[in-house]
Amino acid sequence: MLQRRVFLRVLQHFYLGPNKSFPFGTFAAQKAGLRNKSTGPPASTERTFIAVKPDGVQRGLVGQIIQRFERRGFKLVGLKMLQVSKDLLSQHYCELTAKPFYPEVQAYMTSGPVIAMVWEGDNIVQTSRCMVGHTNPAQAQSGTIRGDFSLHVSRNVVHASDSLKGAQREIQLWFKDKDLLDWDCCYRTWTCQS
Ligand code: IDP
Ligand code: MG
Repeated sequence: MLQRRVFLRVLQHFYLGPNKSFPFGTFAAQKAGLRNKSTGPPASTERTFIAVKPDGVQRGLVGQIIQRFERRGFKLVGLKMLQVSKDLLSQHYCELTAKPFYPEVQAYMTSGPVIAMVWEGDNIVQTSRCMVGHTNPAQAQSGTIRGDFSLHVSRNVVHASDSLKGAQREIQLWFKDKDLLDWDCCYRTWTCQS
């Protein structure tokens, strides 16, 4: 199956050029930006919820944060900008609402727009937590997002789900199914063995 797809892509590239596709089957679906429903994502593929927090938006870090996930090989399947309500935040951080610092977190997270995203890829929940770094930027390694862009736990620029179950819950909370796009990303064959 993979060999057939690669063969067809090579044919497409040489006969039609890089931006055109054969008007049938898989390629027609790809042209529409849609994944072939009969194949779907591989079983190892996960989705996670990532958000650029209000300090990241205010400081103009949105592009750099998105770039890190793109560069790693992950696929963006949903994105929106919103002002978070207290109600949404308390559902999102349901495990934190009883903590003494929650009022600070609430003031911070509702202080300006947030970029909410869903990213997809192999092992993305664990890998994105590594990319984001320790909750407290003072303990975050250089090279992680928090380690490179932040100093204090109260302004740590980015959120990433901490487990597969948490990711599923957060994605459902922030996005409707119809707002998540199932599309075929042409570089997958160059980042994964599928
Ligand atoms: P995480 O974001 O690394 O998953 P959590 O423990 O889930 O860390 O905490 C959620 C968010 O709450 C943190 O990212 C941070 O913004 C905030 N937070 C956590 N601990 C403190 C604190 O002690 N003071 C102020 N804010 C905190
Ligand atoms: Mg957390």
